[in-house]
Amino acid sequence: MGTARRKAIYFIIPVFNEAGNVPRLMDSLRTLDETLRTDFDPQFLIVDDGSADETRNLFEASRGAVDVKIISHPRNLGPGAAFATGFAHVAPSLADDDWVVTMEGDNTSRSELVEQMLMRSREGYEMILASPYMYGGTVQNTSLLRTFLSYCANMFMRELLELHGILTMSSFFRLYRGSLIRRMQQIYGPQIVERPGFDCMVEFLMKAVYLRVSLSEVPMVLDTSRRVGKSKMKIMRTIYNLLTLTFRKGKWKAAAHGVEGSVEFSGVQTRAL
Ligand SMILES: Nc1nc2c(ncn2[C@@H]2O[C@H](COP(=O)(O)OP(=O)(O)O)[C@@H](O)[C@H]2O)c(=O)[nH]1
Ligand SMILES: [Mg+2]
Repeated sequence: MGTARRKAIYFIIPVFNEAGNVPRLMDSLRTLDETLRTDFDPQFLIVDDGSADETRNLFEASRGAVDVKIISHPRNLGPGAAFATGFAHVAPSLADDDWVVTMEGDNTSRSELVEQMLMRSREGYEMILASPYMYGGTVQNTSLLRTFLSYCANMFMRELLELHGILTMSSFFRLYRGSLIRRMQQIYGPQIVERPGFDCMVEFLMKAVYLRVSLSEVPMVLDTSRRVGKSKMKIMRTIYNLLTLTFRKGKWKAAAHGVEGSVEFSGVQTRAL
C-alpha cells in the first residue's frame, strides 16, 4: 500500500530590496519548515521583483537551511505582479486539499500564526486573513497619517467595493485552501490578480467575496519595528489604485456569478477534526 501524499503548503513571498530582512526571514521559514513538515510538504517560493541589492544572493546563499525556490523578475513590476507570478507558478501542481500562504518578506507577517490559521481552516474556512484591525490585533510603530489613511481606505472599501464585515482588507498575510485558488484560477486565469501594485490584495478579496467564499480573520500584532528599512508602499499611488478598483467591480462580479452554484452563500462546512 502506498503512503498517502502529504498535503503541500505553498508559501508565496514577494520581495523587493529586502536584503536586511533576509536572515531573520530565513529563520522564520526554517521554523515553519520544521513545525509543518510532519503533516505537510512545505514549499517556499520567493518572488524577487527586480531587487537591486543583495536580496537574491542572500537567499541563494542560505538555501542550505531551507530549500527555497527563487523566481526573479528582470525588473521591478510590483507586489501584485509578484503574487501573479507565484499563483501561476503553483497552478500546475496545486491540488484541492493543498494550502497556499501569502506573506510579506520583511518579517512583519508573524509566521507563528500559520498554525492558528490552519486550525481555523479545519473549521471549514476557505480563506483566513491575519488581521491587525480585529479585536486582539494591533498596529505598532506606524505613523498616525498611515493609520488615518488606512481607516479611510477601509470605509471606502466596505461601502463602495461591498466588502462588509471584514476588518483587514489589504494585508498580504493570508492562508487559502487549494480548492479556492484553483476555482479562482479557472475563473480569472492562473495569475488570479491583474493589479500589479499593493491594491492586488484588495482585488483578490473582492473576487473571493463576490464568489461568496467562507472567510475568517485571526488577530495579529503588526509591529513595523520588526523590519529593517522603510515601507515601500507609495501611499498616494495606492489610494488612487484602490479608488479605481470600483470600475472593475461589475466585471469581476459578473465573472463570479457566471460560475454555477457560486452565488448562494453556503456558510462554513463543518468538518470532522
Ligand atoms: N515583488 C514586490 N514586492 C514588493 C514590492 N514592494 C514591496 N514589496 C514586498 O511586499 C511586502 C510589503 O511591502 P512593505 O514595503 O513592507 O509594505 P507595507 O507592509 O505595506 O509597509 C514586502 O515583503 C516587500 O518586500 C515590489 O515592488 N515588488
Ligand atoms: Mg511590511
